[in-house]
Amino acid sequence: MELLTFEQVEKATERLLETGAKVGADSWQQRVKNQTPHCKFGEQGLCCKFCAMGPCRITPKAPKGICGCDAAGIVARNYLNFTASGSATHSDHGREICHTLYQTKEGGNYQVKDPEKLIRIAHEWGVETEGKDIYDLAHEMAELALLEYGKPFGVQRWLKRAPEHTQEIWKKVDIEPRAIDREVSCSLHMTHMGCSSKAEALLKQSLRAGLADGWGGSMCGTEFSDVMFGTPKPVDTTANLGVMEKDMVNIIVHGHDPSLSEMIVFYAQDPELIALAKAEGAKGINVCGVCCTANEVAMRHGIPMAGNFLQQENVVLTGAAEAVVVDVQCIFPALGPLSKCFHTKFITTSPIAQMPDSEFIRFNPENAGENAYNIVKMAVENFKNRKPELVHIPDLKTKATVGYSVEAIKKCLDRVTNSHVDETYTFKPLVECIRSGVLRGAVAIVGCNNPKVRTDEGHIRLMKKFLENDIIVAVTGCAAQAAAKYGLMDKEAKKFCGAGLRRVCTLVDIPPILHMGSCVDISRMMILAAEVSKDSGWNISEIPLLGCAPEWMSQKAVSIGNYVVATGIDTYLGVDPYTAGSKECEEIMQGENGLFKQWVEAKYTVEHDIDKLADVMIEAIEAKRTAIGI
Ligand code: MSK
Repeated sequence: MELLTFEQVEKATERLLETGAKVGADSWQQRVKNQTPHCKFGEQGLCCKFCAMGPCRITPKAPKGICGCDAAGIVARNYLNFTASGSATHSDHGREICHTLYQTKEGGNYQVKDPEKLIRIAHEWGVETEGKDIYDLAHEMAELALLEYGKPFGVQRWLKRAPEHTQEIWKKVDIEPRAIDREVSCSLHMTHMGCSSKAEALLKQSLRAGLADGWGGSMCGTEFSDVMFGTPKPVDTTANLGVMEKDMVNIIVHGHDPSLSEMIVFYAQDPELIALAKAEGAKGINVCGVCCTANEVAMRHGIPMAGNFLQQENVVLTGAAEAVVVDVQCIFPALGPLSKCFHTKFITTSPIAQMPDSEFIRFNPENAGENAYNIVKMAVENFKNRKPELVHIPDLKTKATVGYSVEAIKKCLDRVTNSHVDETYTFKPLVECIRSGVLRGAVAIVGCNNPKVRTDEGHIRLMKKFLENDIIVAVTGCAAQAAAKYGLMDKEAKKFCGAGLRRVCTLVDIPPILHMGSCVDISRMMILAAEVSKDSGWNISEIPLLGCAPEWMSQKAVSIGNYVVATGIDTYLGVDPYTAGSKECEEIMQGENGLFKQWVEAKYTVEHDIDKLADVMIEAIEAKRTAIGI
């Protein structure tokens, strides 16, 4: 097999943009040109508009805002505000999942597909399960989970999953997240005019608000999605725009919340609707995913992944999308006007993400079945409106194996060592591979695309470099789709690995890049780090394990970065987090002996040059190995 090249993908995009030009469509490529160069104050985090005396901008001649806040205070306030938005967003996704869990019932729209996992979590939370109906238990757990968002006292229940050392750090530094909503609210309170202006305090709260996401809201989102929709297991799928089918009704699901996409996938298999599609002249119904929804439905059903963040307009530009159905987050408002240039129906479903030029069909657990049916039907009936002269689907399609939840990885490892005891599987085989040097370490590559980086180049170049160096890579979000699109999630991609990693992939029968899911599923990576720590005796910060987001762009990504760092994992960014305007903030967050390092044993590194980033990260992995004497 050969990997796809950037040139091949870019050529395909060019061709689609030609169609766009014919129908007068706008594109992100054009809008980037209109928006650059970016405002320097904004880029450096030096613009403050938290009150109406400003906006204030910091320059050498005007080193303080009207209230007297300095550059460090302004940069840190902006950073915390950014984090709070990300933490709120992921956590609210988790909250929706808990509400859906509360609505589960036998034979209903939503059911409990992994009762074992529900019972396991109930035991973890000290809830009696003996003799309880599984749906009564689901409702009880949903209520308890929802209380995590607003409980008046105590800290997040999930923190107990962390190794003791990590829990002690969180307690000592006073960053254990309390109620999830409280951490978001407290962050917004701190950034209000006339509250915190001390960078140290604001940035510490950023870690706490991040932890409320990763070890709070996101973990609720992931764990209870698994309970309702099934815990992912390895499954084969395909990726890139070529997964769209010329002769079929193409329905694109995009966003994050699987409560919507699961229903669309279900009704796309409805014999009545398939018959209708055939009557309309199509060969059938083809559901494809974009962004994290793609990850959700790929890892549970093998649904093909049409693309990641910066490919969302491309699916419409193929002229072959009958409907783009979205829920929340990462959806370009541009999709509405763009769809109007084609026959595509752009359907929004959540009051959280309402957009102009869309058809709004309110989706909730009570009407989910009926509305999903209607949406699929609407797409099917739209097939006849296609304009054949505008249809062009690029011939780009790769194979991928996805669905490596923590549970699935442990079971895969056990295939080789058969070391489980009483259905308890561990990461000991992985630890042994790292200890012996067969694997040098692991990197979690996560996050988005960003026009500041050539699309997917940050992800792919880093991944290739790590594989060559026997560093196993786990991915989520749009980084995951980048890997899949270019062919790196094909099991055959082991041929691009060093001898050690290649051997592991062969024995364990895995691809060298492990697909762990969507953005909220970075909580899976936290559980993995916690379990490796317990199975190895190394503190999390000692494990040759790094986090990386080479092309990140969203507030959620900053929240993620904060909880990954706060968990003790050094994190590398390819895009600046709007902090360059304050040396003090950069020192706290990135300094070798900065406060982040002192507090949580980990820090950020920002490096725009991808080759340098790879080198620095490989050196860091080797340094961690040396430090623990392996
Ligand atoms: S979808 S947050 S662009 S990874 Fe989760 Fe992709 Fe980033 Fe959205």
